[in-house]
Amino acid sequence: MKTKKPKKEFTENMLTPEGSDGHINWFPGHMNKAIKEIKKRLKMVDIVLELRDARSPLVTGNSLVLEGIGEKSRLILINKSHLADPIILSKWDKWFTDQNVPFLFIHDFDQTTLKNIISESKKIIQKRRMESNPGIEEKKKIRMMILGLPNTGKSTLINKLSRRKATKVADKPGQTRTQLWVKVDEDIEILDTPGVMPPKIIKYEHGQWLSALHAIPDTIVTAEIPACYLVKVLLKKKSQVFKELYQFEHFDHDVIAALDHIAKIRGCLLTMGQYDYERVYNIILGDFRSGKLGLISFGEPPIK
Ligand SMILES: Nc1nc2c(ncn2[C@@H]2O[C@H](COP(=O)(O)OP(=O)(O)OP(=O)(O)O)[C@@H](O)[C@H]2O)c(=O)[nH]1
Ligand SMILES: [Mg+2]
Repeated sequence: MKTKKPKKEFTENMLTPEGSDGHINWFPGHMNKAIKEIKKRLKMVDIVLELRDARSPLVTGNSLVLEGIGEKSRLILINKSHLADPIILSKWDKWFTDQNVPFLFIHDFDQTTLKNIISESKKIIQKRRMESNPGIEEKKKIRMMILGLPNTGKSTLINKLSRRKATKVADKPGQTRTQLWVKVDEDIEILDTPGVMPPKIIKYEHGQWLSALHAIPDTIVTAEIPACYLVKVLLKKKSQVFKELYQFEHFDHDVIAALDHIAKIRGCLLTMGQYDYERVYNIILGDFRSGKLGLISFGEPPIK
């Protein structure tokens, strides 16, 4: 079995892939093509629904894709809000309200959420039409485009809206590779698009957030990077959920000692008394991504 033992004391350096400038970049060819097609099709749609991850709603936006949007109506859907730290989420609520952009915090897309998304979208479209042409009747037929980073839940939302498996969903980034029009009802059509990353992630820590959130595949960064980052953050935060889930007695561990402890508790052992770190990383990432490690956010709204 393949495993990689962390060889040295955990440092920021250890999280810098050898030979790189320290930045995580993942921009496969299909994303380049997707951006060009998105820009072409923007003219055809009445509104853009932009999906973000509530655990880091600014870093999971993509300014490049939005560049072409200009005056296009837009509704920001901040998804997976049930997994975010509620105190930080309320700060984001205030921040987005102050930005004066339409947004909704959503998760899991129940019927009420779906109705809200449609009625909010119609309101935004009508407001824009009234501004440019007062007295105009409400537009019945609507075309929407869904945009966002990989794995934010775009295809899941489309399937829920259309009440069928119209487009493929997966628990991994980069599932959707081509655009697809889906009919929601007689009056609404929605375009699914492939998740697109910013071509350069400027801050290394943002790359760690995006890989922990699974917007970047573990195969690109290795599971070690987001897993060790999470352990570092949760030890520093003195997270009670982390302590209880992995039966720590205290927080006074470095990252490697904490990984060894989790390996012991979860029986991640190889022969000759070695720990199977690869399994430990996957356990930590699985627990974080499913919410078992508690409600966690990365970053806070910028201070004006
Ligand atoms: N827990 C939770 N999982 C969600 C939610 N929304 C989406 N997901 C999950 O997120 C994963 C990615 O969903 P997709 O709909 O394939 O994401 P996508 O944005 O289309 O991804 P790409 O096609 O790669 O760009 C799936 O495992 C979904 O079940 C949510 O609100 N809560
Ligand atoms: Mg998709």
